Amino acid sequence: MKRICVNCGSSPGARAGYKEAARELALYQFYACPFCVKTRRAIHRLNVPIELRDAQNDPLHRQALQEGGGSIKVPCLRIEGQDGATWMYESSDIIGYLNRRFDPESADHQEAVEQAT
Ligand SMILES: N[C@@H](CCC(=O)N[C@@H](CS)C(=O)NCC(=O)O)C(=O)O
Repeated sequence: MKRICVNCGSSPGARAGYKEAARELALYQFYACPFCVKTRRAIHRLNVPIELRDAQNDPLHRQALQEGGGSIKVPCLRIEGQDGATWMYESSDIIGYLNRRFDPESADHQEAVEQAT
């Protein structure tokens, strides 16, 4: 039986669903913020094409962050879901969430794969 991850849609060893899953995500960030740097590094390591939105210089992204998330604090991950968007603050929470979804080596990810079979 083919094992498919409930979170990212990938089968173990494959990255097929990552691109699709990443479309639901956007990272609001500042270029020089150290917490954003840390989060961008994690995204780079996971090699997932998550859109980066400049909440410092782009007034539309800044306004969206204020209105959607509730405050101008970065990094903030916007997660599009079936019932609307969720806004996740705190770099460590964001990185943990991304690892669970996109790092096939992570224990949580493996657990999700098991549950999907
Ligand atoms: N504990 C937070 C710290 C985030 C943080 O302090 N970000 C700064 C930029 S480096 C910020 O958004 N400051 C604006 C504010 O707190 O209102 C994290 O790890 O994400």
